[in-house]
Amino acid sequence: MMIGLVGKPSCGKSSFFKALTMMDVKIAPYPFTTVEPNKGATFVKTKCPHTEIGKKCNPNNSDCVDGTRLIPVKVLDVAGLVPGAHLGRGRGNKFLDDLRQADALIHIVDMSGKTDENGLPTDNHDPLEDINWLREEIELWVKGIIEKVWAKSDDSIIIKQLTGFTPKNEIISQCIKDAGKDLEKLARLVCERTKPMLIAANKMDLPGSSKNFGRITKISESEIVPCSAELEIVINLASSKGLAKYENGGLLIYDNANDQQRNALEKVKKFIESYGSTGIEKCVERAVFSLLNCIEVYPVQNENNWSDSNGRVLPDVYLVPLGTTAKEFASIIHTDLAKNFIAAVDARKKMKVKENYILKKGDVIKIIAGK
Ligand SMILES: Nc1nc2c(ncn2[C@@H]2O[C@H](COP(=O)(O)OP(=O)(O)OP(=O)(O)O)[C@@H](O)[C@H]2O)c(=O)[nH]1
Ligand SMILES: [Mg+2]
Repeated sequence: MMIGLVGKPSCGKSSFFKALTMMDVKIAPYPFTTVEPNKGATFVKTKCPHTEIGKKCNPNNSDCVDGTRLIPVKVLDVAGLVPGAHLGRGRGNKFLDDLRQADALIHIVDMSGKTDENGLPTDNHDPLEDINWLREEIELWVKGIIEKVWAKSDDSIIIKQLTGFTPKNEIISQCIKDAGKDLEKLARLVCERTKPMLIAANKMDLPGSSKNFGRITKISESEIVPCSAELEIVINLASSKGLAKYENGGLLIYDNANDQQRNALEKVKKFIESYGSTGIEKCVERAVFSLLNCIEVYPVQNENNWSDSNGRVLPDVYLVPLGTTAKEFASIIHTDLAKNFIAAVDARKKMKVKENYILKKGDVIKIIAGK
């Protein structure tokens, strides 16, 4: 699972990336600070089922903290996009190719209106314009990729040309069918179905942001999450120094913070009280569980102990789209498992299920396969 962070220069992509991954990447108030993409990982949280069987789990591909399973999600921070990027403006569209592999995009928008479309300082820029042109720019990038083989008018060549956009060729086939001979429509459908996008209204801590936010959320069709990457970085830093920590959805400031630190942290605390959070984690959660409609599923080999062949309890967890069948799940784990698929067992109900069984959120599943 990979999420790409996109947006114009200086909107806060690298700050968002740092807040999510705790990696120390370059952040600066001038355009094109990031040239080479930053790759890292964050996680989404779900309740770990180990409590149900009264055993401790032994996580392998994930982590478990106090009964909460932390499921890794890859994050990609790329160079800023400017209008005309698909034609080579700015840093060109070279890095757009890095986004091919992304399952979803988070569009980071500078909601303060204090930077223009090129990421340069200004007053009163309308962030709604950024929301609109960026979407178009991504569609034009996809259009450019398809255009190279469009004259051949062969579906299999178009599918090959879009390699990496989705692991499911059927999605591209369906887009081709639905678009007819309309190249622009095809590009739009490919974007909508393989790169769903969420809007992170960043820099909400700055004056002017909330006015823009109020106006834009009323007219925008996309979900917009109010965020402050900068404040999340402040919290991470304060918590690493033992000055504050998240508690019950709020911020607890410890007595050892000095006056200056306390003042800064009080501002962060107020922000969280107004918006519910800094929005950073929420964006990833929404992207995975709402936008991509994913559920978490635990494969096991022993339906009684919920363990693998080495006795490790609930070692792995996978994020799969809602609607995934038991057999499709087998193929996600290993192609051989799908090839030799016999049946699956719902380890919670201790019940055999067929290949077309639709997996549910939190399922613990054993795949039975022949040799
Ligand atoms: N006030 C405030 N400033 C922010 C926030 N997020 C980022 N910034 C500032 O915005 C400037 C640009 O941040 P970056 O994270 O480097 O932006 P970017 O989108 O990665 O920029 P490029 O790599 O140049 O495309 C820096 O001065 C950050 O400190 C935020 O939530 N609030
Ligand atoms: Mg950057």
